[in-house]
Amino acid sequence: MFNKLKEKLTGFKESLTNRILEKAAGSIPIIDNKSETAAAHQPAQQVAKPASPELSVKAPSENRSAAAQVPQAGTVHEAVRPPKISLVDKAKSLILEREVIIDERDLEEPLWGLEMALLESDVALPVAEEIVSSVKSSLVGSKKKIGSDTGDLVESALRAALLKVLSKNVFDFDEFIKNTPKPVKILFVGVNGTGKTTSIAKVARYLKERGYSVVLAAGDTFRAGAIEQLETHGQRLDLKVIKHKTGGDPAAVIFDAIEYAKAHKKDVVLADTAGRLHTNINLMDQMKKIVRVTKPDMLIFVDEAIAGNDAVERARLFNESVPITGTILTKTDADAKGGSAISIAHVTGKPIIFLGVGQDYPDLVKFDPVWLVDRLLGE
Ligand SMILES: Nc1nc2c(ncn2[C@@H]2O[C@H](COP(=O)(O)OP(=O)(O)OP(=O)(O)O)[C@@H](O)[C@H]2O)c(=O)[nH]1
Ligand SMILES: [Mg+2]
Repeated sequence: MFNKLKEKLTGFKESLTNRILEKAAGSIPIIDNKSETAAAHQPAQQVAKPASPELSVKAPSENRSAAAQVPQAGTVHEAVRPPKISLVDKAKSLILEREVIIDERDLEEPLWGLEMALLESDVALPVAEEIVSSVKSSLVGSKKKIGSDTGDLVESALRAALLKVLSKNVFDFDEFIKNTPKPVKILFVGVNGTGKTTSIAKVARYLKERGYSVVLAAGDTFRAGAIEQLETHGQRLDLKVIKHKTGGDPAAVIFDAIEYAKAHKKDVVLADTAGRLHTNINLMDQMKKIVRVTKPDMLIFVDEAIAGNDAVERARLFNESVPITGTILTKTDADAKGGSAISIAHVTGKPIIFLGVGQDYPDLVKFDPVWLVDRLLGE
C-alpha cells in the first residue's frame, strides 16, 4: 500500500534532515579526513590538533576540557588510531544539542523535491501546494534544537501537514447510522468496475457485525449478471435482496427495497446501481432520477485508489451532478501512489468514509486520518 509515495516521503525526510545537519555543521570547523591523515603522518611533535579523531568530533567548548585527556605529543602511533569517521557522522556529533535557524533557502530545494514527489504520486496540485506550504511554515524561521531528533522534527512537520489536509471533512459513519431514522437509505454510485457491489457487501457485513439488520437493493438492472452477483453476496451474508428483472427501472427496485425495509423494520437499505461514466448524460440523468425518487440519506461515491487523478476528477464531477455524502476509495491495497487518498476529500469537500483494502468482506477500513498517515510515513 502506497509504497512508492512512502519511499518518496522518506527521501524527502532524509534530504531535509541532512540539509539541516549540514547547515548546523557549517558554522563549526570540521577537520576533514585528509588533514587528519596528513596530521597522523607528521612527526609526532608537530601535531598541533588533537591527535584523536574522537576528540575532533566534540564541540569546541568540549574540546577545551577534553584537551587534558589528549595523549601528550610523541605518544600517538598508528596502531591505536581509531577508524576514520565520515564528515556526516562528525557533523551529527558536533551539532548535538546545538540550535540552528532554518530559513527559506534551506528548505527551497527539499520542498521542491517534496512537491514533485507528491505530484508524481497523483496528489492534486492544490493539495500538494497546501502540504508543502504547511511543512514550510512549521519549519521556517524558528530556532530548532538540532540533535538526534532532527529526523523527528522533519517527520512531525510532514505528519502535521498531511493530517491537516486529511482531517478536513472527517465523517463518522457509525454515528451517522446510529442517529439517522430507520431505515437508513444508502445509495452507491460510481463508474464501472470500481468496486461498488463488493463495497456494498463489505458495508453490509460491517453493519451486521454492529447489530443492524440490512436489506440489499439490486439497482444495477443494466449489466448482465449484476443482479446474480448481488444475490450471491446476499446468500453468503444471509441478507434479503430485493430485485426486479434486468432492464427494469432502478429507481423502482430501490423504492421497493425501502418499502420492504419499512414493513419489516429493517435498519439499513444498501442500494446497488449500474456503473456509469460521468460523461454519459443519459446515465447521469438516470442517477439524478434515482436520487429524486428514493431520497437517500447517504449517497456514496465509490472509486478505486489506483485510478489516481482520474478518481479525484470523477468524484468532483459526480459531486457536481448530485451532491455526494462521501467516498469509498477501493483497491488501496493495490495502489502504490496514494495520491487519490490524499486528495479526494480535499478536492470534493466531502469525506472519505471507508477505504477498501482487499477483496474479502473484512477488507474495509473506516477512514481515519491518523491510520492513513501512519501508513504513508511507514509505521
Ligand atoms: N484488491 C481489491 N480489489 C477490490 C476491492 N474492491 C473491489 N475489488 C475488486 O474489484 C472488482 C470489481 O468489483 P465490483 O464490486 O464488481 O465493482 P462494481 O463497481 O460493482 O462494477 P460494475 O458493477 O461492473 O460497475 C472485483 O474483482 C472486486 O473483487 C479492493 O478494495 N481491493
Ligand atoms: Mg456492480
